[in-house]
Amino acid sequence: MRQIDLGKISKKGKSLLLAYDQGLEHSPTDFNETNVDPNYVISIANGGKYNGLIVQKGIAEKYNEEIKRSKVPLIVKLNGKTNLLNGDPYAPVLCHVKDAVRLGAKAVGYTIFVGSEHEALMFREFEEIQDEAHDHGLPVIAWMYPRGKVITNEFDRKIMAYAARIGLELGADILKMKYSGNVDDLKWVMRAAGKAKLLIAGGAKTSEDELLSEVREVIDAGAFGMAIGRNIWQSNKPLDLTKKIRKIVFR
Ligand code: FBP
Repeated sequence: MRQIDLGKISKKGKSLLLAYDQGLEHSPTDFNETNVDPNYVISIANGGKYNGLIVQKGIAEKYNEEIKRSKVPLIVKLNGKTNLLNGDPYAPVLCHVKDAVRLGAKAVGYTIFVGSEHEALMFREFEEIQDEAHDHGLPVIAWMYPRGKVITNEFDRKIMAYAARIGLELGADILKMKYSGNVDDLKWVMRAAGKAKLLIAGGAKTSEDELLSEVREVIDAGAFGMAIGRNIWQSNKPLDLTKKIRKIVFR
């Protein structure tokens, strides 16, 4: 059996990742004059000693030198979609595992919209990615997001646990999911995830106190870590905030 080592994107069994794929997912409305520049976010990833920077292929290619110089492990997001289209979501493959390997990725990511009418297609694509990435020893992070017209509440305990279980059964090493705010539900989601590790996504910008208490809750509950984006690079003091988060995650 292939053993997948998570050591390159974690420390002491915990992980703090910086997500910067929102330009494609949400549009540059998430950005300001400063954080629209990938080099600014690379410098946060470096200064904050993040265990990985998540970007799409284009940024991984165009800013490859800067990312390499920063020594922050590169995590390439292999699929994505815009927020311009309605209907059940499907995020096609935009980068292949071989390209991520060529770019020096230490892990790859793929979003599965659980419950979408295109779910089967994403399952199939994920299977190929998981297989090829594991052949290269690369960990696979699955964004497990329940979405589509059959999903009335993406934070429903049963739906979240189902999404986590699907991630385990499809062979993801790490699941990236949202936190509903209910710690008992989170613990059940982690039980359902079994040996697949759970990273919690940051979400839209919130107050520092709220973010830190969420981090505390999920880490206390036993989560593997956080994969945060907007809350960090939209902050006026991203490195101070990162220090506070690190104290909780790696205590
Ligand atoms: P944030 O911390 O900014 O929420 O980023 C996490 C993330 O999973 C990104 O990787 C992704 O672009 C985005 O959230 C997708 O969120 P949604 O589908 O809810 O808009």
